This record gives sequence, C-alpha cells and structure tokens, in this order.
Amino acid sequence: EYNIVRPKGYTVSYHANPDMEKHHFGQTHPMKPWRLTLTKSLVCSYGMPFAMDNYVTRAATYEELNAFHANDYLDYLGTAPAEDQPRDNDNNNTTSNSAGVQGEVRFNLGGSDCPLFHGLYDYCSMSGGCSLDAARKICNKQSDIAISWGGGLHHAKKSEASGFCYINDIVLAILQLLRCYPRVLYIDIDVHHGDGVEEAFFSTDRVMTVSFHKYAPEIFFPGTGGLEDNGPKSEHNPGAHHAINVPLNDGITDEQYEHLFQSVIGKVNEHFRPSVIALQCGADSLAGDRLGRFNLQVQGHGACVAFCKKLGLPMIIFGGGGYTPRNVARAWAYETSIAIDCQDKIDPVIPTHAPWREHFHHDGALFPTLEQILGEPRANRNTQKRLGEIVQHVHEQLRFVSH
Ligand code: ZLM
Ligand code: CA
Ligand code: ZN
Repeated sequence: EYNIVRPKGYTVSYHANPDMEKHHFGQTHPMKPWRLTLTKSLVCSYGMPFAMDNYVTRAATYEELNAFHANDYLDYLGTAPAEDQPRDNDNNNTTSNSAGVQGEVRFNLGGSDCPLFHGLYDYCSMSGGCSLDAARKICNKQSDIAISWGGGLHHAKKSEASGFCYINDIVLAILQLLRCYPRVLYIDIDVHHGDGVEEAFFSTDRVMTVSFHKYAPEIFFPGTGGLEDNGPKSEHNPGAHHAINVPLNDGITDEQYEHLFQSVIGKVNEHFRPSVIALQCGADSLAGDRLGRFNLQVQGHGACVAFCKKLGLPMIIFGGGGYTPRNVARAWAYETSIAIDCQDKIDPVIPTHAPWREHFHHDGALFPTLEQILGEPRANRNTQKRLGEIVQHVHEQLRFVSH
C-alpha cells in the first residue's frame, strides 16, 4: 500500500521492549509509558518496520546499570515492589520502616515526580536495555541510525532519581559509544534541560552536550542550563566549554527554532568534529504539550532530526519527555520516517486502519496546524535580538573547542 522500502546504503534499527509500555507511574501522573504503544502502532500503520531492523531488547543487567549508577542506589531501586507483587490493602507504600524513608529521601524516590510504583526496577532496566542495545549496534557497525523511543531519561543522576527519570539510559549508551568512538555529540531537544547527561560528562572533552530548553529558574524544572553555564572552568578541566546551553522562553516557533538549531549544531559540528551523535528527541517541546511551553510543530521538531541525519554520522535517537500522547506518537512516527528516508512517501492523513485512530483528533492529520492543536497559539516571548545573542555566545564558546 505504501511504498516503504529499506533506505539505500545505510541501516536503521528500532529497539523496543513492549513490556515497558505496561507500566504506569500512577493514574494522573503525566509520564505515560503507554505513549510508546501509540508510537509503535503508528509506525506499524505506515509500514515502516519493513524498512528497519527491529529488535525486541532485553532488560539491562545490574552490572550494566552499575556502569553509571551507584550500588546503594540500584539496591534501593530494587526494593520497589515487584510488578506481580500484590498491593498491601491499606498501605501500598514502602515507607513503613525508617530505612525506607531514609532511602527515599536520600535518593529522591517516592515523591510525586518519582514515585515508587510496581515493577519500577523492571521498567528502568528495560529502558536502559533499549538504549544500550542501540549503542551496541552502532558500535558494531550493524546499524547507522538506531532508535530507542523508550529511552531519553536525561535527568537521572548517579545516585538520585529526578524529574520522572530513575536510570540515565543516555549516559549508559554514551559510555558504551566512548569505547569505540573518540568523540560523542549529545543533543537534547526536550523542553527541559538535559542536566543529568551534562553533569555526567562535565569533566571530559570527549563528550560535548548541547541542550535547548525552556529556562526560567525557580519556576521551570530543573532550573539549570543558563547561557553562561558551559562546564566547570575551575582547575584544569578538559570538559570546560564542552557544555552548551540554549535557554529559551515560552512560545518559540518552528521557524526560529530551526534557524537556531542549524546555526548552533552546524558550528558545533565544525569545531567539535564528533564521531557519533546521540540525539534526545523529547516531544514535550511540541505545541500543546501538557507540561511544555513551546509552539513547535511536528515538522519543526522533525527538522532537527533531518538536520542531524544530513551530517552523515552514526546516530542514536532517544525518546524523552512528551505528555500529550497523540502528539508524541505523531512526532516520533514522523521522525522514524525521516530516519528511513520515507518522509515524503507517508500519507499526511493517518491511515484509517490505524488502531487508536480515534486518539488522533483533527481528522487524523499527521501535521495538525497550531490552530488545530491549541485553538489560540501561546504568545511567543523569544525576540530575534535575544536569539542572536545566544548564537553569538555559542560561537564564542566554540573558539575554545577545536579537535
Ligand atoms: N511537583 N501527578 C520532566 C520532569 C519535570 C518539581 C513541582 C509535583 C510536574 C508534575 C506528578 C499526579 C523530562 C517539578 C511539581 C506536582 C515538585 C514537573 C504527579 C503534575 C503531576 O499530576 C501530577 C498526582 C506530577 C508532576 C505535574 N513535575 C510538572 N513538572 C517537574 C519535573 C522530565 O521530560 O525532561 C524527561 C522525561 N518537577 O517542577 C516540583 C518541583 C513536585
Ligand atoms: Ca533540552
Ligand atoms: Zn522534558
């Protein structure tokens, strides 16, 4: 029906573990692993799996997670109730002893952002497993673009959960890439600052991190990632100047974002000369996201993926945030089509046979207009003057970087 064929001259792989999608953080929690089911379903409706190598990935082992995360933290994560463990009648938490409470405070677990839900350890190790599998296929040269929509959990720290993230699958994947490639460029288009990945590689010049995000300390999570935060300059730190932050205001549009992305990433590519790219595609930067603040459309979000692909380097594509599932599925399905180079062949109207099609409002448009998504677009608080200053600052930082 659709003429979706394997791209010529390179291989795309899709890494997923369907068991991940069954988990949930709690009825009204914004993070809904089910959005991965909706994404996969859309990808399948367009016939895209025919053009990729599709892997059902295994969970990461304790030792694999331990490459970044501390033992005591992993051990504590393992105390979360198992998936098949029945809930306690009137007390379904693990805080009934003081060791539990202490651990939860120490590791930032059990609050409303990072609840201790049933099957948590399995969910985390599956997300890590997807991204590690993607990294291994890139290292082995079995894949040129590896997709891990179940990963992208950029806030998790060595010994701390943060912002819906418990295991930092991106850091694990980059550590794997560093075994086979000299330099990794990490790019993060989630609406939040990629603080966990930035911090993990603060002291190396082999990883450059670039995050685009809404920045308003005090009011918007996590509050870090200012323009001047380019990695600790103290002592002799090879990682200085290797963190780039692009702080933005509410309402940025496709046109502004694409221009900014191309100016920043184009220059970073010239100076840093990466050997491989790790791209986090958090879909909460889209217009109409439950937590986001931008006015990006599926086309503008996807243009970032297309630009990176054109650099011609091996690449891992991760998921991340995204809290309006129908928009997440649209963006990630479109970005999968860009990876396999069939973006011009797919129908802009979602196939009527697609399961869950009733979720895609607006007559099943793959590219709904801002008016369709929002009624009235959010005011754009980004001036051309400020965006120009940002590009200028980034170019100045890059004078310190030459490989
Ligand atoms: N309160 N329920 C992005 C991670 C963003 C911290 C303020 C919690 C929420 C949010 C949780 C059901 C990524 C903060 C927020 C209310 C302290 C954040 C549970 C609604 C709910 O309805 C909710 C009871 C919850 C959490 C909103 N949390 C919105 N924003 C951020 C974390 C993760 O996209 O970057 C990558 C996956 N947390 O602002 C508070 C300070 C907790
Ligand atoms: Ca970001
Ligand atoms: Zn986010």
